Amino acid sequence: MEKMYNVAVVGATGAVGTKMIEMLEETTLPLKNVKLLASKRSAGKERTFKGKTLIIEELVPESFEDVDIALFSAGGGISKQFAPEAVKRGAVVVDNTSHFRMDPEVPLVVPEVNPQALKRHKGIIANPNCSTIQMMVALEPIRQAYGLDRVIVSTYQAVSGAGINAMNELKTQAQAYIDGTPAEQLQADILPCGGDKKHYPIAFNALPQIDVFSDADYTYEEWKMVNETKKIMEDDSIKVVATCVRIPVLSGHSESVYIEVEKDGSNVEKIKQLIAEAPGAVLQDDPSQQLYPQALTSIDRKETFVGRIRQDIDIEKGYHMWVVSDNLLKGAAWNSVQIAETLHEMDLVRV
Ligand code: NAP
Ligand code: 3JN
Repeated sequence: MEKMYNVAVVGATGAVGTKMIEMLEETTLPLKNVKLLASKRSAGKERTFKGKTLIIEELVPESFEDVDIALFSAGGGISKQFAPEAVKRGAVVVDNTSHFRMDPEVPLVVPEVNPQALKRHKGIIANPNCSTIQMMVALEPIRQAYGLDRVIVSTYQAVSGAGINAMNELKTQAQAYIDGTPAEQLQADILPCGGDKKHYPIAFNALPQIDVFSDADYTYEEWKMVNETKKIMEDDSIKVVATCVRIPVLSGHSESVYIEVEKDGSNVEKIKQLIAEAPGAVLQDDPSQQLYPQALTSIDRKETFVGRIRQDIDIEKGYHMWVVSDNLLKGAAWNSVQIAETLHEMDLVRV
């Protein structure tokens, strides 16, 4: 008989959790039961799932009795405290937070890139940062063919990456500015980063800070892209550097990615062909038709869109490209559910 799974969503009321529920509504994973977990504040609220009403429950350790797969997206502190509780009770955890990502015992997985890493899971699998995931989908086929010497990426990140409150902050500020409130009087409480001292308006602005500042004046978001790329590609020698910027877009992260490949023999046409054939990637690249990836058209799509592929003007093995994906889907909810589907296909869920 086919295995059927009890799946829990931790953080079910959040920007990511809401999308996880949508992804579970259309998953190929055989589902027995879905349990929605959030804080005490949300307990008792209702949510429909495939036409049925589900009641949100308060997250407690006992929530994981009988759960086979637990998808976490309620922040690193919650994952730290509750992921081991879920594993103790026999669940496999797919964690969307950064808490376990760099733990050598925990696979960090983009299913199109390194599904084999799932084989060594010990109960917890980490979902990479959204900005890293879409870059991996675009770069892995090129790395496979020509090797990767260096990556220089600048991101243009949507506010939904910072949660529901940040999305509301953008909408409120945009309306207030249009209604005549001067920029210096716009109310800013969340962005660039909830955990930092100062807040700036995001409406009609661009903020070169995502997460708090860390070593060498790079932000944590920038370090996540550096460290996670090396872990996923299992190569510490790749040179990676990132500049992460928040822009007033609701959903869909865009990235300007510059790479230098290692081997001889590449050209723009071959790079385009690799992207066109890559799992999870869609080539959108025809300057004559003004065809290129855009944040707006990436929304609600699971793929990563790649275009504007050009050879560098001075560096023979250097290429530029524009990489766009729905940060809440491939960057978070879909990648997590896809990991769960892959675990099932590889018979790695212990039921
Ligand atoms: P959000 O919109 O602010 O939602 C937060 C969720 O966490 C809500 O469901 C909230 O429930 C729940 N929560 C908060 N405190 C809780 C508690 N004590 N017990 C149980 N649940 C609690 O945030 P989001 O954008 O969905 O992001 C959530 C987390 O996902 C982030 O902190 C981050 O770690 C991760 N994330 C990862 C990526 C990625 O790049 N892969 C992208 C975005 C986010 P209530 O509604 O009841 O408060
Ligand atoms: O800001 C974005 O676009 C992505 C944000 C991701 C995020 C937000 C809060 C906490 C993370 C993450 O996944 O890296 C975390 C975290 O550190 O868990």
